[in-house]
Amino acid sequence: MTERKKETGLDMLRVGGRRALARAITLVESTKSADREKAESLLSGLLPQAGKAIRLGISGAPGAGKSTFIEAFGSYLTGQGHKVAVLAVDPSSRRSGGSILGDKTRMEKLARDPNAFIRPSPAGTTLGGVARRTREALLLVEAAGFDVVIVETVGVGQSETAVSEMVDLFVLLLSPGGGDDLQGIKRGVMELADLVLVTKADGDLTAAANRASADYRNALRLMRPKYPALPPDVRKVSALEGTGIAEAWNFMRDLHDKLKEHGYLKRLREEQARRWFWNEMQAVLSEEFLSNEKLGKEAKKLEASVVAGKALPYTAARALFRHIIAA
Ligand SMILES: Nc1nc2c(ncn2[C@@H]2O[C@H](COP(=O)(O)OP(=O)(O)O)[C@@H](O)[C@H]2O)c(=O)[nH]1
Ligand SMILES: [Mg+2]
Repeated sequence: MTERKKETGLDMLRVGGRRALARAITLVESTKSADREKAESLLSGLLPQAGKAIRLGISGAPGAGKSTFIEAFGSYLTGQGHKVAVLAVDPSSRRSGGSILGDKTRMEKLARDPNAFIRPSPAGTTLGGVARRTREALLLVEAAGFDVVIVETVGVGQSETAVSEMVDLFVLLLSPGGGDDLQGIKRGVMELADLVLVTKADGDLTAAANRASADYRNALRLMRPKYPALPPDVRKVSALEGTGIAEAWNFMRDLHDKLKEHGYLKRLREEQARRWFWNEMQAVLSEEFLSNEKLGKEAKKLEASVVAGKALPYTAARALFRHIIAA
């Protein structure tokens, strides 16, 4: 019985195409508890089918050229026979109504490509909420047979860290003279990168792209690499002219192969799963407790005394915990 149910979930995704996949992601994003139960059973059944894609994080400041690059890169990949899914982690999109959707004009070709799937960030959620659901959406697109998954994030705030914790390779896009000169980029974000792509390396921007590329290369040399034997690289691309796209992909694929060979990839994904579990544990605990009316009220009271400067946050948290175990 359960075996059949699992098969149905997989069949639905495999046969149902992008429509069925979109519906499954909507189910996963739903906050209704009945939907959550269905989502959980669907995801659990699909888990053995997931994990087979190359998971790429693509980040960069607004205007860096992410959408234009993903359009060119994604189309190149589907041309090579890959199936490409693009998911967004952008907590700010709850205001703009979905950054990727607003961007669909820049990803028109990819959006129409039957071998591509584009999904904006779930609306109305915090970064934590977006990251939770995006991780699950990632499993769904993998089970549906997409072999390259791109998780896009806007290069502001903490979303880079969240994304780096769910992908195999983190790619940072920087535009030449786009204001994100060396001083402007947070060192921590540079350190996450397995590959830096200097975008818009064409026309009038060619010289600036060359300079930026040399600067970033030097900057990376001064940082501690994630994998000493496999240091990050800097490459130039022009999505407009289609140059550097194949080279960027070759670098990513080769690095992915090497990470696999050296056992780094296995360890990385294990570590990510471990963190994901503990993040869920914290989220589930607070959701469960705060959905209890009495505890919710107590939490509000304690929160108010913290806000008023009357209680230390730690002390208030401990006090709430005592209520929880007494409940
Ligand atoms: N010259 C040139 N301009 C580009 C290229 N890629 C993007 N742009 C321009 O840079 C701007 C921002 O691009 P967009 O893809 O929307 O950036 P995003 O905000 O990071 O998604 C747009 O005006 C694009 O036309 C490129 O390869 N060459
Ligand atoms: Mg964009």
